Amino acid sequence: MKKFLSSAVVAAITMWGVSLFADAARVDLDATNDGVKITASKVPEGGTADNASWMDEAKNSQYIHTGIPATGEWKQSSFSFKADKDGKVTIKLMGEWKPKDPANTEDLEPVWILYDDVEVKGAELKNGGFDGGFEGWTTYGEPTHVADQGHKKPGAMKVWHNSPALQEITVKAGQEVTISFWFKTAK
Ligand SMILES: [Ca+2]
Repeated sequence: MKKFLSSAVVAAITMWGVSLFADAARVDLDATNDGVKITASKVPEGGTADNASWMDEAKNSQYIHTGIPATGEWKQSSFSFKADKDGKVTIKLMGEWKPKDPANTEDLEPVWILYDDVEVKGAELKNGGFDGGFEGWTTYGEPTHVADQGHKKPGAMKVWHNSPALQEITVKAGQEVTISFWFKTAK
């Protein structure tokens, strides 16, 4: 993978709390389309959930990024948020980057993550189990539906930062929404 991040961005990633050198899953929430302010009300265990410090002041509060350490074993994580008004929020299943060599933090490679059994309490989500495909989700980049792997039932989504799976949910003002998911690193 070519260099595609400035050292300033790398420094920012390092400051997010989850080590740049560890494999990390990342589920982001983007509410900038409807200008909905979203606030994390529960942070993933052992991970982080923060508003987007790299965006301008208005959009900063309409975007949440998370980081959760991942291993080669399936495990479950969850986090919660509240919106200040009714509107749409896009869930983005992603991974992170990490340096190929800890001594050279500018040469980064993708951390691919498998997701399965995504569930949402407080809003409606379609096909969180990726059974038979990824209907209900949109993608860009080169994510893959993996038909022969999964948490309980076969069918999971292999993604990273530049190749995510996205789904828009409709949220209500003041309603706590909890997103839970199973994940592991994908080789
Ligand atoms: Ca599945």
